[in-house]
Amino acid sequence: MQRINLNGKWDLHPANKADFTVSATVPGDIHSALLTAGKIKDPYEGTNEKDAQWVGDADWRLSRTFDVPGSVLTEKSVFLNCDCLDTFAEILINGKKAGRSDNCFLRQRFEVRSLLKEGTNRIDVIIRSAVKAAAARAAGLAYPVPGIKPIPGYDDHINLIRKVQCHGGWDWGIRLMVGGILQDIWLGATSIGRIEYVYTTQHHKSGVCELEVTAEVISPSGGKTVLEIGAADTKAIIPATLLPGLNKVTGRIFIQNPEFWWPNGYGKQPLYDLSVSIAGDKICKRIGLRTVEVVNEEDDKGGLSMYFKVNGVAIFSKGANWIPCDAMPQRQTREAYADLLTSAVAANMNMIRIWGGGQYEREAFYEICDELGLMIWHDFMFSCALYPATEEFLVSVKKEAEYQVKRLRDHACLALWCGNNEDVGALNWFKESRNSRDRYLVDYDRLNEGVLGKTVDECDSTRTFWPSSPCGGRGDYSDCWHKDNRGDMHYWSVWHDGHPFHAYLDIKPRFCSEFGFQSFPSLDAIRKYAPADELNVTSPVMEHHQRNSAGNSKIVEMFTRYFRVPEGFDNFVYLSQVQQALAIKTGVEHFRHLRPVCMGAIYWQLNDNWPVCSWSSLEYAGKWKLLHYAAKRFFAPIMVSASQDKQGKFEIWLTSDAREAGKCKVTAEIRDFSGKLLRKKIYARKSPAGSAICLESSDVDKFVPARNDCFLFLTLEAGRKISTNVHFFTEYKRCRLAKAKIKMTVVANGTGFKVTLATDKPAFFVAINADNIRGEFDDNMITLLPGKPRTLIFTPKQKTNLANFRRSLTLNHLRATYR
Ligand code: BMA
Repeated sequence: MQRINLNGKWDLHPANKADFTVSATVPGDIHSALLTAGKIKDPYEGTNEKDAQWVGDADWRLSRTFDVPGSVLTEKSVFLNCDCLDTFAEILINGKKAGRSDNCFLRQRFEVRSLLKEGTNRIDVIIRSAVKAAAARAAGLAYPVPGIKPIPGYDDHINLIRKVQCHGGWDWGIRLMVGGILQDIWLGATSIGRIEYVYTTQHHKSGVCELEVTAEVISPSGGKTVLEIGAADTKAIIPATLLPGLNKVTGRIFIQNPEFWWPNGYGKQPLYDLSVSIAGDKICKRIGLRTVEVVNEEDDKGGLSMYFKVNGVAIFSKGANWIPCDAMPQRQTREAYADLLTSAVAANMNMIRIWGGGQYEREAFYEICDELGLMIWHDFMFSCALYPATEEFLVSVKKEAEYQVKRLRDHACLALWCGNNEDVGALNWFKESRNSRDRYLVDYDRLNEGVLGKTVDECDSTRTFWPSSPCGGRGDYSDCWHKDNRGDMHYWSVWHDGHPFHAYLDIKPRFCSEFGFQSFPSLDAIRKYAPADELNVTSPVMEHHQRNSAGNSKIVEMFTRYFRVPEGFDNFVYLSQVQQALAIKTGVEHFRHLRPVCMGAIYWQLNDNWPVCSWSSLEYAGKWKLLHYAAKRFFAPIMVSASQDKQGKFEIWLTSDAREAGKCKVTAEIRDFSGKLLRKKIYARKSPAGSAICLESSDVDKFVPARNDCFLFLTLEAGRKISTNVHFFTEYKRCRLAKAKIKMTVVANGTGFKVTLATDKPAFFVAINADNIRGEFDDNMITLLPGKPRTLIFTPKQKTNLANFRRSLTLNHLRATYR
């Protein structure tokens, strides 16, 4: 197949009047081009977002010229391939209509041979305003189909169009109605055929994996060819006769003694290179061999189980929810993906949920997840809304679902297809659907079962279709929001309903796929969007970078329950991160104690798409918040932890996700706030494979002399691994913490740095921060005890030196936040 690459520099100007022309990078988005050209100010800074809104209201034209050699025109078919056009696009070649598209989740291929000529040609892509297109659809509906309106003053009807739902803003998201040619665009020329898809099915028998390979080929006029499959030094050559139109050609190869792919923490991620060629076209991919099942069984543990089994081993899913990693799609690069996903793995995660208000990601995302062992819970892109069930809409979604499922099904990481995010719950959110649930439920089902479920059954039958997150399984249309015993659960009472942290202990979810708590990003991140005189929680810029109404008040209100009110903005920001980490730690530790009743803890949310106060553990640009450091500990394969409910029942737990049993020693020390050891207890135990065992259960007042005079310090030795944990028996604000003096020494350590911290009095949530230097510490938010210095390693992700690093360091701890 001959190819002409159309990526590169294009001209961009307003579609109707050519007021100005700027250069645009393709693949890329219009906002990014305008920003580079100085036509808009950085929408992530201050309140500039407001001034960038005109871009989404306008129509745009992208154009370029390209050369077509005569040899291309001798082929029977020349087609234009567009991997992602966002969203309402009209394509002209040499001024003539070549195609149009209105679904950004669909790869488009248009036959264009008759429009081309030898030599110089011109292509124009007109991107119509999605804001206007959605409004026009709303006006044409037979009855209203409401969705949420995340940004006051805007009613985008974004649920009526097949565009990334959070482009209209979200309760953590900037409103940037971006558009453009977001992924590769090229011309292909062939006479025999072109591959539309290649996908495989694995059949595992003892010692061998039979790999069934299907190529879907479109041939202009048919002909003879061969299907060639190669993987793991094995080859198969299958002769095939193509008919004009779509052909499915299948062959198989056998991989002896396959090495299995495992989720992170359970084993390695070997990947096999697979190459498939037919009709002069070729596809290469890397595939992982494994089985994956979703176990949903009615059981005696109360309800319907929900867990993943990989290669026959029950996995405890640990991870976070993913949103698009940047509101400007041009910045969604392989490097950005790799940085965030590597951080996820570094925090011992094994699952990412791609949330339905975002997007099917680019190929690189899934490749990295395959390499890192991150299983994916994949929503289809529907979220928090009612959706139309018109013929036109369903046809478009059917094409989208088929395309995405066939494109992605070979990724070892892909563990489950889920119909949407919270759309069953959404049936109760709007007066229209409350008053007329039947109508909207029927519409819901047409889209959900009728299109999405059916597509997964037909196109990816080895995977489970889970209708919605949260839900109680196929055929269960009840609102599972406050039900903890069936399938997956979103638990938002801590945060949205303002319940205290120990409310997590009142539920026993089978799989908690969302729960979250907000914090501010680091001071250095805030300083990039807020000028010095706005460094105040209630300043206009700080309120602008908070999208959840009452979000900042919730943070403050929660402070008053647990902590002494912090002094100054720096302490405020730090404490918000400590508070967030403690909230999620309480939830995750409890969910892990519940194993095997609960088998999944996926918190909301991993990342941000612009700098904002949110539920993320990685701030925009990837810096770890304190929650992410805490996650590294509370998601560790083996963990010791304590819990205490509101009645004062106190427990110590040893939790293991290991595939083998191991010997463990847990030391529980009760110390007063001067550091004096009051009591010590040792538990030597074998931790069975995949287990949670209770080491201690008592009434807290029997376990300690006075709740507010002491704390518990836990040490776990499991083989050569040592980890620690800390527990307070009452709210931090009630404890008379000593004023600790912390000494810090910093030395170079290869390309990184070693920071040693020593204290004279116990210090809690000791957090070290390198201002404006990208990189992470190996641990943070630690407990420091007198006589027990700790050394932390910082690995920079950019060039720096010892002097700069020293200068960048700031240190904080709980007692330092108030006088
Ligand atoms: C959820 C998500 C998102 C939202 C988050 C925080 O349930 O699905 O819609 O951003 O809560 O409110």
